[in-house]
Amino acid sequence: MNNSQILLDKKNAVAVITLNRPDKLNAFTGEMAIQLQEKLDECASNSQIRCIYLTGAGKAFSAGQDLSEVTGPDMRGFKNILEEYYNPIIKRIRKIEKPIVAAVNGVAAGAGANIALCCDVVVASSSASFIQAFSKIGLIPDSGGTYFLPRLIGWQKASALMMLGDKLSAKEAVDCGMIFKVFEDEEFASASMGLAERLSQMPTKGLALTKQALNSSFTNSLDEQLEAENVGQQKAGATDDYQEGVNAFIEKRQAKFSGK
Ligand code: LHQ
Repeated sequence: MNNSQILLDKKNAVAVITLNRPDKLNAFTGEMAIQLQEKLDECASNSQIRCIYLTGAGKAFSAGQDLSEVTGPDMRGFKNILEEYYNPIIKRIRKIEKPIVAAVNGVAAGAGANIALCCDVVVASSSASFIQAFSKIGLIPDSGGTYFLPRLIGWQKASALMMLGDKLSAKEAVDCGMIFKVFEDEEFASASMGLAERLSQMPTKGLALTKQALNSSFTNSLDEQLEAENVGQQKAGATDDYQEGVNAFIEKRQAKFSGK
């Protein structure tokens, strides 16, 4: 029996990170947030791992902050929670130099939703849902929600969802561009893992440089972003995988990327 609130398993070059408090819909305790940071660090530094797959145990992805841990009007408590628990998770997800798939297997609420939405590829099972639950308890969206959501779906829809706290089905989420794909529940595990496995066999450094370029794309001017692409492309062009990709194309064979 594993009592860890975050599980880490390896499946070939994919690291599977599972939020693991199923009886509380994987709501985050402080300990759990620290464990997630540690597992992300472990994946970041392990060169065998070329894709991270983040999902939830049981029927939920995550119901966000465990509200039984934050009952008092303690301003300093909130500051600490964001600075020590959630912001470092979001920053790690955006900085890690490998693709991260959020496999949203069930409800994703509050910080749980926003952790999913900052990942590189977000897919959901047909019965999953997304809720910016914060307004219902008098809080504001955190964990990058006010940054990512308007960029994903536009200001108006983001603003309404954040203020009303309405639940969005997985299908509605894909239709408005909040997530990439929805899979029927029965095929969700294999289809979402299939995407992660595909990504884990791709040119990892090129994907990391793509991620880096995307990170700056909404804040840079066109000139700055063209320069960022220029710098990134020079680095991508110097990788073994670029050489392999071009050779495979010319030789009319399947490329075998090493991630180097
Ligand atoms: C929970 C939770 C939960 C504890 C379900 N906590 N137990 C916050 C604070 C400070 C600073 C920084 O940032 C944040 C970030 C945030 O994430 S704030 C937003 C926190 N999350 C929410 O407000 C969502 C609260 N949960 C819900 O609205 C519902 O549970 C959803 C819609 C997620 C799912 O509804 P149901 O499927 O009907 O499940 P349920 O409500 O029956 O929950 C099942 C169990 O899980 C239940 O426990 P019990 O012992 O009665 O079976 C809930 O109490 C527990 N649970 N969410 N966040």
